[in-house]
Amino acid sequence: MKLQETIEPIAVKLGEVLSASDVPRQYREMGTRLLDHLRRPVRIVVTGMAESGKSSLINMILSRQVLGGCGEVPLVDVVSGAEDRVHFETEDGNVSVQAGLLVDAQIPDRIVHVKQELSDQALSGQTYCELGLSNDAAANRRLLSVVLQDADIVLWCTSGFGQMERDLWSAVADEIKDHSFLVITKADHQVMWGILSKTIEELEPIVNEEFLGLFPVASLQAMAALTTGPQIVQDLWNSSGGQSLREELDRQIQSGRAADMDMARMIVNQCKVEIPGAQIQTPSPAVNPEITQARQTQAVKSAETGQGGDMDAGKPVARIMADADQILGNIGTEMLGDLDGDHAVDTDAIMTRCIDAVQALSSHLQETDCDDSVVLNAREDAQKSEEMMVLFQLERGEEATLDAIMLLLQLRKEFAAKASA
Ligand SMILES: Nc1nc2c(ncn2[C@@H]2O[C@H](COP(=O)(O)OP(=O)(O)OP(=O)(O)O)[C@@H](O)[C@H]2O)c(=O)[nH]1
Ligand SMILES: [Mg+2]
Repeated sequence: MKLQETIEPIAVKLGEVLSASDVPRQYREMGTRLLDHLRRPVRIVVTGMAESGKSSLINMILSRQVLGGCGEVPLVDVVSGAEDRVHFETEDGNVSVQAGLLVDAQIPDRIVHVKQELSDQALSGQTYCELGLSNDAAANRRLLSVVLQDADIVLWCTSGFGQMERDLWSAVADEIKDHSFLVITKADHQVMWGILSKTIEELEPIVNEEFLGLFPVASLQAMAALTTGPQIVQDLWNSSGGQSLREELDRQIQSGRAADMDMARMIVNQCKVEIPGAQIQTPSPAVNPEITQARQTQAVKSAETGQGGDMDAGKPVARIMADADQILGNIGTEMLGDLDGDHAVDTDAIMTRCIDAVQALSSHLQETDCDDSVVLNAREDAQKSEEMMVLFQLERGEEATLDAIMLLLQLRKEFAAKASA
């Protein structure tokens, strides 16, 4: 099944959830942004100085000779369409259309933007944008700030990443840098001159700081490996560097989409709507024995007092807060212990436990119909914490997990104080 087809049922459900009137504000805002993101293609911007090999790299990624011959045009978009055709836009906003591919087209004068539509199914769910930089640093800055705004992944093509390129890149937002790669294009030239290892070594500190990774690629060789025969010439595809870059690009696209879908499921789940056929991450009692135990204790207590489904109705504030405190239990302390030491840590699993704990806390406080200010404040705190957890989950990694645990510990401290007050 294509990635876009997997996304659609979740996007539809998220849309339904968001159209309901009682969606909490924080989920509505986040959900709307997310829905927009899920519904638009992943945007990959390929940039670099003139003649740095941008068009050849895009052609290689598409496995097709599509772009070429319009070096003066700063912006070329490649998007999915009903048929292969090229739109040429002039300075005064006029657009003319030619059937076929840019590489074969007659390029009119004074073009500022080109849009290549491709009927190729392989492109569905992705768009590519070639952004050509010039020697005018101020113009480059302006172009980059506009074009990179909605970029999901950036490939910066270069032979040595000179000072002007470094300065331009240093001004780019960190969220974009986290999904960007430096590509040493025309790597075959550097191999021939015996300087590729030196270039890589020199760029390593910058790449470590400012990019997700570095890929030397000989695009023309890679293209030859893909297109000369009925089958890929595997050795050449591999040694050209094309295969590594393509695989990493696919991984990034998949993992970005997976993170968006997890987030969409979580919002749908929070808003208590089920997605048919899609697996929703519900707070799992099995994952979190503390929560199960707290819920069982509550069930026993409510059975004893003869109270049914609306377990906390009419409960005194101290009881509600004590139960809330029990839900949080000593989970944060336990998880900090998990992060200590040399052993490998499954930060995603810990993050899930944190989220489960805060969700259980929030549901517990929602279920009470108590309008005492202590409970109302606690409810608000729990909701805010849920929001924070969502952001931490998006960030992922050890630091975000540590933040999530610290938030739980802080909550626990506050609830314990309120319970004993
Ligand atoms: N040897 C070699 N030449 C390459 C490679 N990639 C591109 N070239 C050549 O470098 C020149 C520029 O390549 P393009 O892909 O057009 O570069 P570009 O950055 O799109 O250029 P502009 O759009 O004009 O700024 C062309 O002559 C390509 O054939 C490569 O991997 N190896
Ligand atoms: Mg080009």
